[in-house]
Amino acid sequence: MSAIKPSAARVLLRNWRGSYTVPAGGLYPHQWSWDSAFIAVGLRHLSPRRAQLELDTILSAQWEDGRLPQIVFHSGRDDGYSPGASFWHSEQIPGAAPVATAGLIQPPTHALAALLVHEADPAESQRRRFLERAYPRLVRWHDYLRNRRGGRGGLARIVHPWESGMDNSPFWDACLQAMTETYTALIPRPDLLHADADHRPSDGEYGKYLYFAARYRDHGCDDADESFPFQFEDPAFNGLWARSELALATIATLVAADPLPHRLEACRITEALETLWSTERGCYVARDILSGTLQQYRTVAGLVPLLLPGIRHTRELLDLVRGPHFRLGEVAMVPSHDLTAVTFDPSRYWRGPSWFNTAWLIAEALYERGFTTEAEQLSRGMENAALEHDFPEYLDPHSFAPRGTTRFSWTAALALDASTRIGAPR
Ligand code: 2M8
Repeated sequence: MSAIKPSAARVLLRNWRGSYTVPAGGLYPHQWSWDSAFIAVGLRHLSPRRAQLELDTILSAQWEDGRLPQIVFHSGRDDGYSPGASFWHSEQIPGAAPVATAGLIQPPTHALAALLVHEADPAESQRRRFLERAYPRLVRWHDYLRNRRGGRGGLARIVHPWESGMDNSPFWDACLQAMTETYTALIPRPDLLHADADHRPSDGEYGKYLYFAARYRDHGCDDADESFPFQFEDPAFNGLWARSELALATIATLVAADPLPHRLEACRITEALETLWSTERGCYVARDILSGTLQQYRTVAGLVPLLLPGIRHTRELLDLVRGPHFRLGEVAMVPSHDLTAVTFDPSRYWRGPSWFNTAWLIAEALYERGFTTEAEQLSRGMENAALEHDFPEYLDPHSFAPRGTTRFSWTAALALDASTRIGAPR
């Protein structure tokens, strides 16, 4: 860990804003929900206390209905990001957090991160009653997913591509292409001041993103709009929810609460995930709830259920990640999309490039399943790429060239965490 620690610490310090970390100063100048969870996983190696504060801060932006918002605008201003606080006007939405936030959500990685942060220094965590504070909030967050986003099939639905964290994944193509509506006002793209247009979603996609976001906002973000045009069950979102329920079971034991409901919930979600299995593609895929169709693409989201001990298709997923579609060990980390697909693009955001957060999740799954050599190789790949390219947001899987922005917080945090796993006793 020694090689990466000082430079990862520099990135995380540069992006620290006193009680939370921004993903990257220019491109993402606010606090993002699942970023904070990943960042806390790395911060725990630098300061367990700061890692706790990172999570405390995102958890204190919880809405009355239990949701953890996608973005917290602590300054109350847009600060060059769109759509920002002035788009959402969350202060006008009943039950929103006292601080300005977006109305959407992101994948539920927080319980998983809270447990890892606690484990970094259990005595300090106990002294500050970190888990006692976090547990009831995490329970309400998961209750929101079940009660407000849960469908008959038992999975939670997302209502915006941004909620998947994988904004322009090919899973959403058919839905977006079939839509005639788009945002009619000017579509601001301040992101293009900080990253190459070829690495980001297109203007066409942004028009649809803003249309969905405005419609959700104008309906009071109340989740009661049954004909909402974007409703998907995503394998990574739901896989992370189940995995976080398992973490919540352990946290419950540590705070003298009952772990059983969380274990049962994890089993229930894991079982429901099997409805997203695609025999055709040999992985889990997303379902468009309105059309009832499975989106037949191999993406890294479909590999994330490997984190769950109870899935029925472990062998197939391992074969897939090692085979020609993802080429584990031969290309940079784990590509976000099938290397052989016509929709694969090595540079454009979530349509091909390799990301550090998904590499970290797949490495975790490989460690847990006893594939230590491959997991360590992946961890080493993360560390080397992070160091070599000044902590890039993502990489071209073939050329290993950096893409997006640099000095990216979860890259620093997770590459640092990955470096601690190499050669660690198990
Ligand atoms: C990206 O998404 C935001 C919208 O949430 C954007 O493009 O403006 C995604 O990579 C997402 O997963 C990430 O949380 C966010 C901040 O790093 O950036």
